[in-house]
Amino acid sequence: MKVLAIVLAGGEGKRLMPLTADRAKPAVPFGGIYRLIDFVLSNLANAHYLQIVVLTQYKNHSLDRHISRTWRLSSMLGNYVTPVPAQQRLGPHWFSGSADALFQNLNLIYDELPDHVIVFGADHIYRMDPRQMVDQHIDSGADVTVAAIRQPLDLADQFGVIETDPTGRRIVAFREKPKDAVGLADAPDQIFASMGNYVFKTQALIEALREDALDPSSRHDLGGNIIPMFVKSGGAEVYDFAHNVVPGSTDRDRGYWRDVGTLDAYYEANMDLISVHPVFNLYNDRWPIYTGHEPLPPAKFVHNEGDRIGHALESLVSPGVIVSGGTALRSILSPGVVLHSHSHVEDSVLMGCVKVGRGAVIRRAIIDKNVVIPDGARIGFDLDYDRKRFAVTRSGVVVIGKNEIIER
Ligand code: ADQ
Repeated sequence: MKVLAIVLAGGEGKRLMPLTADRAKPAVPFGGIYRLIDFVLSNLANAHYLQIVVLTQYKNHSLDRHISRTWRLSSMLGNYVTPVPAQQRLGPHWFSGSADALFQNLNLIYDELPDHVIVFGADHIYRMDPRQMVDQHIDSGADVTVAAIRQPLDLADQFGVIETDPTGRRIVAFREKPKDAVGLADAPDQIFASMGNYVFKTQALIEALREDALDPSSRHDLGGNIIPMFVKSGGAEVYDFAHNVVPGSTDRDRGYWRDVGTLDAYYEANMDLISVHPVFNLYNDRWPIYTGHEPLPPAKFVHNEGDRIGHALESLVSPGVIVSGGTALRSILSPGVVLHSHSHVEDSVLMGCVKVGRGAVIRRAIIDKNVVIPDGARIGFDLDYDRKRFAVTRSGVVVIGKNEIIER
């Protein structure tokens, strides 16, 4: 059975601004050494789906660089992860929606002639063995199988909401981001949400994309247009993510899935990594999350001026970090971060090469790459002041964009 995987990585990620000011959402760094796209690619690679096309679009430079440096599979065995940027082949406009992105790249499907096509999003933090979903898809004979997970009812307008027949398998309604969703019969405060991961019969996908391309009223969106077409024809089934068992997973991290579409969700998902018993376990070597970064020396903790010991507690500390007389608490320090003497960082995510000056204090912040925090600066203490100079999320996390210049 031949399977081609297509990863949709063209999302703009407006709600993650300023982190997406000059990078595509799937290229946003996560958990110190990863990028968001590493999670879906690791799930596919661990399942031995090794013919992978990544459709990129918006500000794709760092994403392309990350994929071509990190995700080089052995082409000798016909394996590949290929980034394919948006083209302007079929008219003057770029992709208008995820279905249009697929339509414009149908040639990639014709080249491979797979029996089934996996189409997965690139914006989520999770472990999943996609073979179990593909097996169900093949057994049921469905035209499309949509992965789904229970989510709180009040988030319904961020997801494709699925209703099934009494067997719980056949999809009878699929509404993209409805404002008036109702809860499930057995859990009125929950909905069944599409994870944006699909498996299609190749021929059924091709026909649906062609039909959709001819419809001038369509937004050419997989969730908004294509999946409802399959629901209408009776060929759409649901795959319940709760049944997915990943080798090496624990009771605690089984079923973990985070849509990191907003800055608060992104912050919380990072914080999920740092507790003593993290909800998402990075240490599962039977289902590793692959990534790549510069060859850097090990992290280093040093005294400074003999009066303060540099240390980090309940934190993730990446290679190349130097904690020189500063302290980090419940934080993520990405490669190349430097904390100078008497600085203190807590409940924060510091991305690559952030420098924290002498005596600076930082609380509940996300600080993007290369930002230099001046000596004595205070961030996250006076939110009214911080709001004047930076983005501050609804829950009060201060977010400082790449290359921003900070005054004390
Ligand atoms: P959204 O994430 O809001 O909802 P969308 O913006 O289309 O939908 O993004 C889906 C995926 O496609 C993302 O990985 C994005 O990066 C990518 N993408 C979007 N447009 C693209 C394009 N033109 N080219 C390439 N890639 C593109 C979707 C589903 C919902 C589901 C949620 C789950 O539509 O039904 O509930 O995902 O998070």
